[in-house]
Amino acid sequence: MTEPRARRARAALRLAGPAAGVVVLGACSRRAPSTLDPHGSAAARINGVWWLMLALAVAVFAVVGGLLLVGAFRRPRGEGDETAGGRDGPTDTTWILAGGVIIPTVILLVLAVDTVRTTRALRAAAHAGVEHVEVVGNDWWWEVRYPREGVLTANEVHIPLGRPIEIGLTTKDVIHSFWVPQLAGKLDTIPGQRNVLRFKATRTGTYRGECLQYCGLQHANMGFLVVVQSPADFATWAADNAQPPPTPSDPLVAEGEQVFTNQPCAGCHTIRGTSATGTRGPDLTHFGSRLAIGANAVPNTAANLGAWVSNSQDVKPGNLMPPIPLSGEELRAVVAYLEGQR
Ligand code: HEC
Ligand SMILES: [Cu+2]
Repeated sequence: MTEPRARRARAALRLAGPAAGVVVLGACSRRAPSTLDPHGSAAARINGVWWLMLALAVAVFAVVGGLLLVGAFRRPRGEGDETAGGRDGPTDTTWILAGGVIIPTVILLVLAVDTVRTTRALRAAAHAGVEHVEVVGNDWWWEVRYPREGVLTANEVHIPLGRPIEIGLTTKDVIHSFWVPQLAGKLDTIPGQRNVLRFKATRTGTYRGECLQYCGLQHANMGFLVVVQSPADFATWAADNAQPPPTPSDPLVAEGEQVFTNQPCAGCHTIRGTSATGTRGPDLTHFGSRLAIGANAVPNTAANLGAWVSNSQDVKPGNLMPPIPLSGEELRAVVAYLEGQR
């Protein structure tokens, strides 16, 4: 009997090792944005509260678990044995008062004070050098506007390193929630209201963001990217994106512009400097310089763009861009045109 059991236990251990490894590696992988690896001021403060809560929970667990073990293994009190431990040690009332009232109150007070202080710090507005971004939630993509720089883009938020950032959050339809785990806490976009998210980014890089409030069919594919750049790179990006893209000289690209402006595309999408001025879908000016397609559904490559334009419903089922029948030639031209929008 013991032999198979021992073998099973060894097998379980062999499995547990790699499983634990997968969990640990998963937590550290570049693709999974972790709140425990903060690269922003707001995320760092929230991370502090998280560790405090974990430390207190572990301490309470250790003390309660330890007392349980002591209780379980202690020699039961016998008749006439009362003095053995009862008299000298704390009385039952002391245990109940200390463990049930005083210590929990102190722990909850510590947590309450830290939470309120953190919340106030997260809300505090910076006075100078603030970079303003307006983000509008749409089923199922994000419009991104820079009022001062005159930039309009989608699904990709560029911000300068180290400067105070204010992201104004609103919505065109339902409640969404804007969350970049490594940079800041989550904040909802609420109809008829403008919420403001404040933070500073502390390291350059590209960070993944998600919609965190269920908003319909393609909620899970309502992602975005935040690109943290040096202030000089950010200024260059903003200046480039404020300009209309150059007029195409390549014949295929010029044909693509014709296709885009003559097909229904122009009724839903804007490309500055052309007759396309639709607003139901993302602004596609400078689309070629963006990293992803369909609110971070797939990377921005010519092949993925071809698949998206020929039928975006295959890539992101249920999204609000209908399939538009194009000939092979028209498709090639429009892909070349959009990829050339830099
Ligand atoms: C009825 C409106 C409508 C029409 C017509 C339309 N689109 Fe779209 N398009 C959208 C919407 C809405 C999205 C956002 C989909 C999403 O990510 O959920 C979108 C997304 C896109 C994207 C990805 C943008 C991004 O930042 O992720 C591209 C590229 C695009 N459309 C190109 C085209 C082209 C080319 C045509 C014409 C052949 C076209 N669209 C016609 C509504 C439309
Ligand atoms: Cu959502």
